[in-house]
Amino acid sequence: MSDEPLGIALLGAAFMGRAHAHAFRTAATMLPGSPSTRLELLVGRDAARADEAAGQLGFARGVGDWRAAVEDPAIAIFDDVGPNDLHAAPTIAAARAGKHVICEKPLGRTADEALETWRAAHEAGVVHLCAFNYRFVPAIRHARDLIAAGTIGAVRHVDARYLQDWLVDPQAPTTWRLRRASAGSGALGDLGSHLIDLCRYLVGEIDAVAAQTRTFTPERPGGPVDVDDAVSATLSFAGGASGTLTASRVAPGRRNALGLEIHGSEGSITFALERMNELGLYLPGGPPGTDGFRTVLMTDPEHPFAPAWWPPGHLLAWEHTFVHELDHLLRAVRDGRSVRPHGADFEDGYRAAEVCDAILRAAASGRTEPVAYRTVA
Ligand code: SOE
Repeated sequence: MSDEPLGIALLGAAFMGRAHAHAFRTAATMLPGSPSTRLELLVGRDAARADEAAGQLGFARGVGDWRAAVEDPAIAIFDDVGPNDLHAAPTIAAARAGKHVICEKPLGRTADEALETWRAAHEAGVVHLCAFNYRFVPAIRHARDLIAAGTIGAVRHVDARYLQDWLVDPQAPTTWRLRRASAGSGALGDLGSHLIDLCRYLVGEIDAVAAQTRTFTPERPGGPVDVDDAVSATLSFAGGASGTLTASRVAPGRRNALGLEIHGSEGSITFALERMNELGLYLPGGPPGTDGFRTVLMTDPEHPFAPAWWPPGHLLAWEHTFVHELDHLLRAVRDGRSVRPHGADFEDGYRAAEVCDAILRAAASGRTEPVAYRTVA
């Protein structure tokens, strides 16, 4: 690979577009050795608004049609953070045009759609990343290292929750996120997919699920809601562990509360996103009367990502997960390798979608449903 800056096109100028634009700029200026980029095109719904957003977010210009980015030879990487119904078509077209591709989660509205997206990227031979950014929280990476080293023994049980409250108010208007045609599913695909990916990353493959979904407010200003407000599931892991998953957008007081408890034969790990600089760790022992959980601050030089940032005790935040993630992708592109094992690639995106589909099947049937994975190779 040459040292030419990598031309970037970003589809999406809203919340996640801002997060990714910020991360590309920060990686370039703050992370030593991060491959250099040229922020070329910001793709929005209409050209004038996209151009305005491009100016603000540091891109050369805005365009109103994603096909312009797919056809542009100056683009090396196509980053799709648009709504879920704009994931497959632009990402598949970009991969077929030889662009390396990043796609927001869920990779597809269904497992079939995610499989086709993975197939296109695989056949094109491009680097692909599904934007499960929480893999890039230092405490999550550290938890993975501890589990892989056997520090908490054999994992027996996982309790995974992702709770938000922006739909508690029944008068909150509907959006694309609340319609199956545009979103695929509700809290499940939006929040639960993060949990499924973290469970796979930290513990291993999920082979069966049972579940319940609920839609508490089926009609909102702006139209009907036909996706889940909340989902609860039990998970069976191929390695023998069991787990529970809860995702909700109707949990009063919970703004962005992703939480994990992982219990092994020799100890336990806990994590709370709203305290993301901390990892809870229980390893039995110590002087009499001191046995209990400890809180490890993830900012010492031996902790993941810490050396790239500040002295111990100077904290990182949500936006750093995107800086780490996009830097990881840029290095993979420069070095001509896959983003695995620490990045989620499109196979990981597809596998998470397959578990989401199984959860919806289980909720409909009331039975435990196996998860069968397909391949594109
Ligand atoms: C939904 O509110 C949302 O923005 C998700 O779409 C993101 O994936 C999650 O990281 C934060 O919450």
